[in-house]
Amino acid sequence: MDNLLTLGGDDWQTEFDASLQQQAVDALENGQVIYFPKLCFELSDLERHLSAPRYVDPKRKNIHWDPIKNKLGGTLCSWEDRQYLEQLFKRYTSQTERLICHLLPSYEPHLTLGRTSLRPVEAKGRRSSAKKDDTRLHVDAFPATPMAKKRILRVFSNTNHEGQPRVWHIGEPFQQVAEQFFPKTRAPFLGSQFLLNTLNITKSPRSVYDHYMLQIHDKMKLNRQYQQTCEKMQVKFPPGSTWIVYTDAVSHAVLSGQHLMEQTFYLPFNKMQHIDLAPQSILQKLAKRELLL
Ligand SMILES: O=C(O)CCC(=O)C(=O)O
Ligand SMILES: [Fe+2]
Repeated sequence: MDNLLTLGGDDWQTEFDASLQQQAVDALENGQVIYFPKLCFELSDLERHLSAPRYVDPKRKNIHWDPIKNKLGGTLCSWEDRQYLEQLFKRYTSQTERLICHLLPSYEPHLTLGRTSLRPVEAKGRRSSAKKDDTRLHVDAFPATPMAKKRILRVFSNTNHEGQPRVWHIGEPFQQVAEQFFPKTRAPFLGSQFLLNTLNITKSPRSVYDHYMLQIHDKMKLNRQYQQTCEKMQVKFPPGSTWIVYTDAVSHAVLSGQHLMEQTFYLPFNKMQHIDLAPQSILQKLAKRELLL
């Protein structure tokens, strides 16, 4: 199966007919990336200026925005200039929300907003620890942010203005990833969920599902041989394009690219149309037990 479903649509108001909406849900839930080659997110000259790499806090790799708490982080911009960045983030959040609602109306009542990010730093050669290195293939799982029953659905837009594509690798389907890495994982020790939460290491209790997802994420990134030999496809997302993907199930890596916007949405996995394709369902089947209690 092709990894991409390419759709037309060159503005953020585009409406989609019912058969395209169905095709889009099927594609996403089956691990495809929905790709809009001409759906451009425009930045003004001032916004470009304020999102230059020199304004990114060197301790962070991205500038981020929490649309629920109205909170901006990761920038060294002056307090005065922050309002322009906030406007930029709000615009991206509302445009991506509209896109998702038009394309995936069955998700609309159940979606919640996650963070928004702006990524002005060149991804190639960016220094980070192996586990944080997104140039290695992985499925998304975050140590401090347990997902439990939620899926991670992300919208990305390449905002590079010098013609540079965002280059990704897309790896094998989640079923194959899980079959290889789940047997190498260990069960959590008794009381670890309680301990992590009490010590504020996690924002909410880490489910057993999250425990396994995190290990799969780490083991994928740390396995050099796997990174080199596994089946993958290179995709170049040009400037002015947008794509949507379930990053908790689609194995992905960013090889290069500078200037990107990203919006995260969460969907309870039982609101999917094909629940059996959720990583939660696939791991529970492999583990032969309930992982979400
Ligand atoms: O920055 C990118 O292009 C993708 C990085 C990544 O792995 C992610 O956002 O989940
Ligand atoms: Fe990722």
